[in-house]
Amino acid sequence: MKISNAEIFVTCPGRNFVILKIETDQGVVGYGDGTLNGRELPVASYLRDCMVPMLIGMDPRRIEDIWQTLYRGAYWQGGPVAMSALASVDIALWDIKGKMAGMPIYDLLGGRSRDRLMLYGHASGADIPQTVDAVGAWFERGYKVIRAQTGVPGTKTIYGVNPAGGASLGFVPSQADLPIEHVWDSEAYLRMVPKLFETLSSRFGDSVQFVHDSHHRLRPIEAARLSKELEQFRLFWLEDVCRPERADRFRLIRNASTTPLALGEVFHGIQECQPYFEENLIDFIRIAAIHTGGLTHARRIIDYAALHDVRTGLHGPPDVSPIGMAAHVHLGAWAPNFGVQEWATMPAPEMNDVFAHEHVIEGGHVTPSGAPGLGIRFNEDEARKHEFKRSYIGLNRLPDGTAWNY
Ligand code: GCO
Ligand code: MG
Repeated sequence: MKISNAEIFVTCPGRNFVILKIETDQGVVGYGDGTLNGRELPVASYLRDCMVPMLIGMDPRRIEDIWQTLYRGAYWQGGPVAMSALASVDIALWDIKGKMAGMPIYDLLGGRSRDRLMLYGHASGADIPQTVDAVGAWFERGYKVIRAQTGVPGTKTIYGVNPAGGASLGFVPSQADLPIEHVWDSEAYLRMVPKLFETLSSRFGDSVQFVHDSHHRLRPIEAARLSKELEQFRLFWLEDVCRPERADRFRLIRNASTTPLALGEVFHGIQECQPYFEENLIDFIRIAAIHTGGLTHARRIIDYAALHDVRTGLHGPPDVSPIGMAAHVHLGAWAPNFGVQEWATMPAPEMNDVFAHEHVIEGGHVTPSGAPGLGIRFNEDEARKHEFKRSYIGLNRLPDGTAWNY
């Protein structure tokens, strides 16, 4: 059996996605997602110029060997662009294997550990009352874990909050011709967040647990203060308090409180997880299979996490396509150390024309479909109608104009 062709789709049904199709000489085809938000074309080019020529003629059944060949064969191993490109190849190969076996991918991984996966949704508002309403809407729909973000007085726009106000979208569209600039004021933020959770906790009591995302913006001492002040509200997790390059900085935060910590959405390989697992610095690992070399490598990370009592909270923002989300559904169905799955897919109607599936999202859970492979149908003609649009992630500046982490 041989890979006969591979085609790269860069499509924009509401936002940009990089989808790889792998065809075989036996007629079975598979699809993978390699979307890297704001950096889509470099992934497409890496696939087109470096990986696809090597893939043609390879035996698609040998997923591990193809993974190792593409990874080691680059000499310049890893990096977000290469690992996203590799992810799209890997996910497409697992899709093919599932279709050949007539089995959903979770069965190939070892079978389901659970019937359905708990999800969390994004609730946000320009101020605390709006965020409370947004949380209420998710609560009514049966969600038991809800992410809560709120605007900060004096800061015009803030991560996770819809600038137009209202709570329905719960996400700042990052697409723009050039990066949108935001002002970031750590001190104002640090004063606001405990007030948010005080209000939410008096309103919802123990019936919901909250997630909050600091999006890598704090310094360790600030993060330690926040995690300590939020301890009384027993969050499900506090996410990405600092940039992850220096794991040793997390000891300070860890020692400050029992607030569970989540990290890893910008990781692209197992080595970055290593100090966090080995030194017990986090509770949830946030990797996305589409940025960490696909199912093959994500499974390895999840097994390694289990050894250290770290549970999964795989990344599920609007920039992971339904193909990437399906990979997470299969991993989550299998993973013995599953925690929760973020679910914030793009609400654009064109999405449903391009991607179709029978994974059932209901009552704060997703029940995986038993369809072979990923269980996603990709409509190529519809995808071709939605051309790539240049877009960037935002940029933060401190009140004095200094560039800061977004
Ligand atoms: C999350 C993330 C996202 C990222 C986005 C960047 O927790 O869902 O922080 O919203 O900002 O994926 O591309
Ligand atoms: Mg995040």
